[in-house]
Amino acid sequence: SNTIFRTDYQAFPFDIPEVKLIVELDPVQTRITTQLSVVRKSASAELEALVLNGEDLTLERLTLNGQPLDPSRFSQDDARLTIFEFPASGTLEIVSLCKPAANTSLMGLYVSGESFFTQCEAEGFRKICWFADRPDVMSIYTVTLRADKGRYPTLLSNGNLLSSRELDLGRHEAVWHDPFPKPSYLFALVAGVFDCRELTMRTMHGKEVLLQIYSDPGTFAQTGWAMESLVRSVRWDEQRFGLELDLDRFMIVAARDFNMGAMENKGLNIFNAAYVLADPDTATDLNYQGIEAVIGHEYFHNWTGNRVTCRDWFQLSLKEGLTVFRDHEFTADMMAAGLSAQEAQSARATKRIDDVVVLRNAQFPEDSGPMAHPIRPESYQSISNFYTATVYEKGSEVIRMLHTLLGEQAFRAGMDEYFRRHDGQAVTCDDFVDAMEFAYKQSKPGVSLDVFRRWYRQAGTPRLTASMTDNPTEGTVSVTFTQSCPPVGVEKQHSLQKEDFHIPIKFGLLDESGKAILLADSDGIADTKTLELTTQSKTWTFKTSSSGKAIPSILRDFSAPVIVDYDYSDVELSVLSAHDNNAFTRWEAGQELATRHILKSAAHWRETEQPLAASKVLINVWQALATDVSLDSGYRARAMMMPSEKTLLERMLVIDPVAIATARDGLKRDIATALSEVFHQTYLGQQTPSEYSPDPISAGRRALKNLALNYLMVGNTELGSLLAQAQYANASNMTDRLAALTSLTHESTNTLKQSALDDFYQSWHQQPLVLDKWFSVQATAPDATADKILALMQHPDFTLKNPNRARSVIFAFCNQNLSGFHAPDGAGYKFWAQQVLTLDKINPEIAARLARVMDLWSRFIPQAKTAMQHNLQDIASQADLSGNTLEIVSKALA
Ligand code: DPP
Ligand code: ZN
Repeated sequence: SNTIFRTDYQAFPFDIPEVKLIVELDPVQTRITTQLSVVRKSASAELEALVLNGEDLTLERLTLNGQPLDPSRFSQDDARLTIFEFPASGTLEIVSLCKPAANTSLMGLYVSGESFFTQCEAEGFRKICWFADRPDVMSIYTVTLRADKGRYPTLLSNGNLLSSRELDLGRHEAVWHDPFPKPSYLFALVAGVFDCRELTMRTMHGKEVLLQIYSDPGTFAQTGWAMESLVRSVRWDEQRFGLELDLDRFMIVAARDFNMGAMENKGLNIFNAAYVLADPDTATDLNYQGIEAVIGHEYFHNWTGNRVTCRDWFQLSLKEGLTVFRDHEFTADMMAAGLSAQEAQSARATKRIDDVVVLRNAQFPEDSGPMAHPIRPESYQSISNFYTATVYEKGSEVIRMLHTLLGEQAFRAGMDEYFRRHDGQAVTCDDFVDAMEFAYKQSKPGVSLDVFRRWYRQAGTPRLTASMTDNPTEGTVSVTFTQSCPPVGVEKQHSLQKEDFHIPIKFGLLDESGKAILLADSDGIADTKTLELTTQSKTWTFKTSSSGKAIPSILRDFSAPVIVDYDYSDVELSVLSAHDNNAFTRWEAGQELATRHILKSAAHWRETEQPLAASKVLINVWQALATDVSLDSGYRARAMMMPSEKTLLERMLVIDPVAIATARDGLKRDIATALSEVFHQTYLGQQTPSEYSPDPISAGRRALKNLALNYLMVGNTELGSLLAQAQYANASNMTDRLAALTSLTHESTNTLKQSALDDFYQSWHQQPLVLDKWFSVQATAPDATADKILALMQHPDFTLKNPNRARSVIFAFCNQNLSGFHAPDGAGYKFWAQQVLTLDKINPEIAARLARVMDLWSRFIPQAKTAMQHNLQDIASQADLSGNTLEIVSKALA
């Protein structure tokens, strides 16, 4: 197969210190002259061939030191250009053609709307021109762009603008120079007509820098929040990490057609428009939060990713895990800014909860399925399939554990050491851990990260079992933690002997009334202890301030990406939910109580076709959360949510999606009915001023209000519908409008539903990002079927070519509509297979993402499992499948 292994890494035999590109932009056929200065590395063999990558290119001319190369001196196939016996040094000039308008993969140079954009990470540069397209080859780029001035007045590339001038025939030229050596995956160019918002600011050392945000004509008013977010990002990296913007100019451009969220190209970030454009009328609180987070993320890459980059793609988490950790901390700091200490703790917990929900929804299932891989994978076929929740989200959790072990100060010292050692280099995850370990040892002699490093090479979610013993006569409590993590994914085939992980466990105890019990050991007295489990099992004994049965609070702040097994009683969970002084584990307790009920109810439904009624204990917990006004609204909204469908599926040994959907709906209905008056009061109590502000307090109030509205629609449909209709009609912002529309269309009768949807379409269809929401609401409706989705895709505004639109319908249906997608007739699975195959011809990266929907097929109930398997086999049997999709389906079927 085409598998590439981490341990096969070899350095590139040449340096390419300088790259000069001349790009003659034309949508049909763009001509690029690539001039490379090439120097053989002293250690390389004298007769070494120079091998360059290239895809879908036409070679026009090839010269070495000004002389055309004789055809006997080189060879070319559909992926490589090989120049035999390359001299010790030389200037290679290649003239080649590519076809931007025909490029629907959105990798390399492509056209979106009327404009040109590029996407090079991971291996898109080779679709632009021949080059050593790997992250450890770093060059200084000078880029000359030429294009028709009327159609493409704005011409951008990385770095600084050196010059611009008019050419004849209505064309013009701009020359850009990036003074920082960079790998090809950070190259970018943009050409087109744009609105531009700009401002200048001074960095921490007084340097004046120009910040610019480019977006479609007519969208200037929607880029204000993005600019504010960018300024806050610049300031935060200075204050928290001492890292300054190193360029004179930092640009962001919004693209309508984009595979990912955004891309950190040096000095010229290109963003999915969904993470740039916002105003109160078109964007929700979640959109505002997402924009701030992604702008932060890409900006922070300028140091963690660009100044220090990856040696090879197996090291992807070096930059992604670390940068996700940084953007999570940025958001948490922004949410806590200006609040009292107690409010700040709750705001940070809210962010932590959101991040853990993402991890459990996306990464835990990945880590138990056929694509399971360590945060630093050992092998891949297509690197674009490894931009995963494991590399990103679990990678970030691994960094967070380092932060927990080292503490803020030593962690910062480790970051400083990392930059001191590696600025300007392409390095490995080991290099990062070495720098951290150096700082750790300086702060605490005798410590080591030897065991900790296993997080980088072993996959799977460790399971932590806890057991407690009280010794009332001695006034002590003992807790024993035991870990296990059987092989997953490819680990199984290699019968890998797995070793124990280094797991930091933040731990506390409550007495039966919910009061914190102080724990004393040789380190002192505290109500939270960070226990470090580095072996299979270990027991800790504490002197405690109380006798009686203690309730453990395990994994406070979610201190490690593991699953906790402890045999709580429902009453113990309700005590934790009401009293735990750690906001994360307090949230966890209520969610766990609901999860246990749903799992039991699902099993009961399978036997009797009846879900189980919710217990009094559970209803009381929800009531207590709804009425505890000492808790901030955003936190309460998260505490009173139903556990997500994905986390519930993951908890079933044999997955029965319809049983889970039914049991979950049943619990929601029980709570909604029992507490409808409470929800009505909650709804009325959470009004916000009509002047919209995306701040976390206001957003939290809207989240709680809209959650209450949704419960009310279920528990008292008549009243709920009236309130939802009124809210829809009077909403002063998209958050409230969309929440009302969603509740109306998902929980009410057909007539209400259709008129709200029609009105929404009429009002907003000219805004593509709002139209995506309109499509999504329908794709996630409980009564959606594969047939209805196919009909929706006949809408004139639907297109498969725009990834956001494809996601808003197809991905929304397959990923977020449990009962619709898993309809027992198998129509959802057949629909899925058709869409994967159609998309595979248009955009293999997006197709491969969709293919992952079936990851867990072998764990489903027999009837679903067989249907899923047949559809996977259908795809796998297609002759001309892309390498991306082939890797996913063949691993799923292996
Ligand atoms: N979209 C990716 C990210 O910023 C590319 N590196 O994480
Ligand atoms: Zn990133």
